Amino acid sequence: MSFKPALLVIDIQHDFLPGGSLAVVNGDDIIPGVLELLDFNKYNWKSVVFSQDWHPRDHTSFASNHANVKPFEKVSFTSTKDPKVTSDETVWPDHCVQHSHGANFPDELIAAYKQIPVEKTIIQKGHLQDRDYYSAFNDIWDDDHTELGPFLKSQGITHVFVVGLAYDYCVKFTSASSAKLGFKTYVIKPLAKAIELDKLDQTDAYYRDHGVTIIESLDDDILK
Ligand code: VGL
Ligand code: ZN
Repeated sequence: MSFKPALLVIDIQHDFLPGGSLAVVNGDDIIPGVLELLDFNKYNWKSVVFSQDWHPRDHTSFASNHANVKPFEKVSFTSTKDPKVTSDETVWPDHCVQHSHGANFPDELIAAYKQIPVEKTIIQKGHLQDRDYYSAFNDIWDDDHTELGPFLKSQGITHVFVVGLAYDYCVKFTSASSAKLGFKTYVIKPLAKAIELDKLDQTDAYYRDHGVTIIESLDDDILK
């Protein structure tokens, strides 16, 4: 079987790191390990993707854009395309506003990205004002699709490895979409940190139920 692996680096942006507006606890701990994965003397990715949460200032996922709602509470959303589709979604502190410092990647990741010697792309998501996106492939209603799926298909990717922030949101939903699209999908758990630390068992079960393999490291039998 052919083996054309892609690495997806999800939302390692200042706002999700210590000091950021939606900081994931110990989020910065994963950066050295991610930089190691980007070392092409060690790993031979066919392609690499960075995703970037990229919201307009008036984005509906910000608690500040709803009356009397605090961050981390739930708000009921109705799909613009199909009013029968509703869901309760968490709203957040303002984060990853387009062109803000918080939306940017740390310098060492930008430097590593520039050195990547294979096909690479940055996928922005969260840009449509009226809906959230957790997956880097699509919005929560699977209505708007980013260029990520076509990019991976055009590269002939067979296997997808996912790392980044947050393990229980964007990494999780990106991994599930990847598996659904037919890529053999792995999440490298030590290189992903969660927002909700009390729900890790449920989060792991979600990965398994959606066809994603949780791994602790990239060992040789996977990389064959
Ligand atoms: C994320 C919450 C809101 C993530 C993005 O990248 O996991 N979480 N926006
Ligand atoms: Zn967001």
